[in-house]
Amino acid sequence: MFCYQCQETAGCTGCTRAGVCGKSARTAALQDLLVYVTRGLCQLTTALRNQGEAIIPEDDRLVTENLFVTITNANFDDDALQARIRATLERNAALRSRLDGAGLSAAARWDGSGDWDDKAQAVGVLSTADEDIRSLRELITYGLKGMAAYNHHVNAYGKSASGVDAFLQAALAKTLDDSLTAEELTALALETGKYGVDVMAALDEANTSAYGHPEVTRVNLGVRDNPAILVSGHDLHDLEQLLEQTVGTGVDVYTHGEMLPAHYYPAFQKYPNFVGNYGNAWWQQKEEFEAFRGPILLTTNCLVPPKDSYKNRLYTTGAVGFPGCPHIGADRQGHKDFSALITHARRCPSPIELEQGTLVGGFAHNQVLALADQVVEAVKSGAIRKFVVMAGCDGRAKSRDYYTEFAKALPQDTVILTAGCAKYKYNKLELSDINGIPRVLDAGQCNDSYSLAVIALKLQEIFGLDDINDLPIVYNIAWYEQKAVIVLLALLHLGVKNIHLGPTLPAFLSPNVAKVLTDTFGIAGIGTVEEDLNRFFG
Ligand code: FS2
Ligand code: SF4
Repeated sequence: MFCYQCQETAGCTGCTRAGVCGKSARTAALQDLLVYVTRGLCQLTTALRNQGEAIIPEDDRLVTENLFVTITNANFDDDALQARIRATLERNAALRSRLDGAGLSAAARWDGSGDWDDKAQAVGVLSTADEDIRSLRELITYGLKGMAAYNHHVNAYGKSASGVDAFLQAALAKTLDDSLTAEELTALALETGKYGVDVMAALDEANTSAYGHPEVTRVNLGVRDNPAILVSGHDLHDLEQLLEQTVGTGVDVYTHGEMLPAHYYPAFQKYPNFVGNYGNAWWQQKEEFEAFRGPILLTTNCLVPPKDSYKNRLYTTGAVGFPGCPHIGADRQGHKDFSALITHARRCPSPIELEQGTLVGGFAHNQVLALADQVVEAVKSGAIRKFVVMAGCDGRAKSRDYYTEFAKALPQDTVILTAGCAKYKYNKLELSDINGIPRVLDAGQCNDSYSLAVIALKLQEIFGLDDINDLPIVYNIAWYEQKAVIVLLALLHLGVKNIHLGPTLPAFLSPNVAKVLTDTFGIAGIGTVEEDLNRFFG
């Protein structure tokens, strides 16, 4: 196997025997094959679109789901991966029959014959010999995986983001095209960022029209003495169904990890059994899921291979899968039956309390813009010197303690803007406020990084600036998996420069590709807390 798609890749170069994430070589091979046949499917759908033919929504969904399941920490279930490869091969055969076959790649033509392990070896990341072309193809592919994850959430509402499916498929098909130069692939990576903005905007619209705009909310961190279900991941639509089915049953619901921002939505606050947030970011789930004592629903990544002590309480849905853990599917209308979890919860003791108190969040764009006068006044008076965007992901690496220390050491006249699970590195520190404005403004999940862009664009307008980079905002972003890649490409598309990315730069950036990003956009890594404070604040 060879996988270097996430920040925790072995030795900062690549996982070759097993994934640091827990992915086996066999699972990695099946994921490589799934990406390969999906590239083929995308070439076929794109060729048909170019002929003016319609693509059925089921094929759009198949591409989206196939990419989503290959994101870090989403799916470890080899049977589920094989079923997806077979389903995709079937669609590829059906679509091939509608084309004359000229110019089709081996990926689009493969019929599933031969040894799959050998095939996986031949089509994985290292099958592209030139390291710069490989780097750009993977940068695009990982951006598209992130785009697919957000597209999946849009689709859950029965909606689709204009042009996103067609672009996603055309772009993935181009990663098969040996005639494209490094310059053309670089341009494609940046265009991917444009559609990243579009898909996040569509998701923002879908979430807020369904559940209202996030508002300032105090989220309970303690527990009650009832049986309960813990829901993790990013899928608000799943959460809604779970809350509907649990209300009045005597079973409470808590959020974990990236589901915390669900509490900020008015529509979810009406459920009396929606108690609070339990624990921290994804990587602490082994201890926290054990202590929870009730059933756990994983709606998206990030799943850590479970310990036996709670594996029988773990349920997956959507793109997530783990062998031996029940998977809750949707019916044709998208309805999911969570009664097994509710019955299971009733047999379990209530959660062990991990902490008490509350957390404040809900500073998505609508809420921040409602406070715009207060914020602008604080900037004009000098009470706020700078905003520091510290969005992104959290992770296991000890080096991520940097973000806690950096947040603690920030000057008192700075405000952190955050989204994603990176927030857990500092959201429980006592960082006070500036004239009533908290010094950590949490917009929501990683996809709500879009909110931070909306806020920046609005401030640019209010202050009458020509360039978004003239705002008093610095970017010190933590990344882990491929959704962070689409967020990064989206920010680059919006013209944001001088983003610092840590705790390490992606292993999939070759020295030449990294140099292009540095020279063109000022992208850089991080230093020590002291060095970076000097760099940002002089
Ligand atoms: Fe965190 Fe994991 Fe949100 Fe990433 S829960 S690192 O997938 O998507 O951010
Ligand atoms: Fe390694 Fe990350 Fe790939 Fe897992 S997803 S195999 S940790 S690079």
